[in-house]
Amino acid sequence: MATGRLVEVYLDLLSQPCRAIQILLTCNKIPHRVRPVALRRGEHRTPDFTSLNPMQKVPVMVDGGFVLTESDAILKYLATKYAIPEHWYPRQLERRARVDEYTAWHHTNTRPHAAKVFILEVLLPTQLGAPVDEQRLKQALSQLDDTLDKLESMFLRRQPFLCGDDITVADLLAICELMQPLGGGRDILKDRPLLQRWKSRVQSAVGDSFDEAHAVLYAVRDRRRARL
Ligand SMILES: N[C@@H](CCC(=O)N[C@@H](CS)C(=O)NCC(=O)O)C(=O)O
Repeated sequence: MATGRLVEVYLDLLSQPCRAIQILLTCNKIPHRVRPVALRRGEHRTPDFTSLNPMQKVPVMVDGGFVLTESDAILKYLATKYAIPEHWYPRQLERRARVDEYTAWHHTNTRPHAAKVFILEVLLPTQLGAPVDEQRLKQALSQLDDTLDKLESMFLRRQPFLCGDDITVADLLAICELMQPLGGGRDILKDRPLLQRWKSRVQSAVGDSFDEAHAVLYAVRDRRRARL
């Protein structure tokens, strides 16, 4: 049960898994405190942050003395601890197993494939001042296409959300990854009506928290656009 103390989350909203956590917290009005960690300034490599998470990665959650890393675990902890609608992480065994099925798949599919496009188009050129490696980008886009095909055919074929009739933490993890290439001006759902309809359903389910969490990403896109 929730106690009087506030749960703290260490986040950088340019990070996809951090946004998923931010959306769950804000759209469910879970009282919390955000501790911003600016990855671009290396704040995840400071001794203080390293003692919290030796992996030097965000997100991190601290609930009293309990420190938890890994977005998947944090989302499920929050959904289980707080009195939020049960659909976020269902208690019924098979429905819960469907969420776990997606989130296990997510970390070797949706996440690396969407993130790679952003890394190649935005991060590396910014950090190295080098042009985009078109060959690697082409390969990454093809891998991402394969993942998008699977999201459509395996997860969304007969149901409105990835794991059933209602939104779960799986949808948050997925949409936040699929939004990331937008930072480079690339809308990867443009020619994917099924995924676009799913995205609209996710947006309506979480309301303003969607755009609030993505404001930093939109700003990256807009700054790049202005430079072109
Ligand atoms: N599997 C972890 C991944 C966390 C992760 O890769 N975080 C990135 C930001 S999206 C990070 O902190 N990167 C900093 C670094 O690796 O130096 C999760 O889902 O929480």
